[in-house]
Amino acid sequence: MRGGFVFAEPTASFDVYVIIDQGLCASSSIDVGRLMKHLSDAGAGAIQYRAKNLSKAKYYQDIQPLLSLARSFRIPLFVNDHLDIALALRTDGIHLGQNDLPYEAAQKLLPENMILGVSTHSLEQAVAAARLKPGYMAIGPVFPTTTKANPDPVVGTDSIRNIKASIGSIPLIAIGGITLENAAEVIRSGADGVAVASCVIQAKEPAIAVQVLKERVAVAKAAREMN
Ligand code: TZP
Ligand code: MG
Repeated sequence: MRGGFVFAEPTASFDVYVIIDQGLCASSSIDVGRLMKHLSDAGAGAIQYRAKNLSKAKYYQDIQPLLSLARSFRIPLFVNDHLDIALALRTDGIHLGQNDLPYEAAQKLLPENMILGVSTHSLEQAVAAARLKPGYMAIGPVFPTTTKANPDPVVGTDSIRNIKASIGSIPLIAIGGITLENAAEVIRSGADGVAVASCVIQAKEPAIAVQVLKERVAVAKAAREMN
């Protein structure tokens, strides 16, 4: 049991990882709790709450009820950026980027059962981060994105294969501009899963978008294994 909640800890999978971007949700008047229910019913493997324009205090206030909901829906919840909030609430995981607390320092503070997810934007960063054996590694932006302000240069699908070959069994999640149309391509290129924000949040029916993504990821993985 974590954080006083009575629900068992869910298991994370990284085939379809949904980033609940607070700004996107607010601009489309989306009810985050209801969205989470749809994501969990549709089988999203994990969710992350991302809120770049909120103070830490407001982020903490927001994520407490979301964690309670995530536990009741049995979907793993990742905190973005704020390691201290993840530790205080014992969330399932923390996602850190290149400009956050260095991964090595973060890892020293993590309880054994908290997953560390890291962002990388190049082969060099991926190789360096892989030494720490994070729970998963995101690579991107694979395609142009408007969700992230000042994104790093687009890495494209070609680099995914090289990166996967260099990081071994660490799950590699492609991020940035992933859509229902290009999800299979990134899996064929070697990614283990996709992280998506706008393609799901702004879909007419987020649950259907997740189901289609899951199906396309699974089919592309199966085809990859046959080759
Ligand atoms: N990091 C790299 S791209 C990105 C983040 C957080 C945004 C992903 O959003 P979208 O809408 O799926 O492109
Ligand atoms: Mg960050």
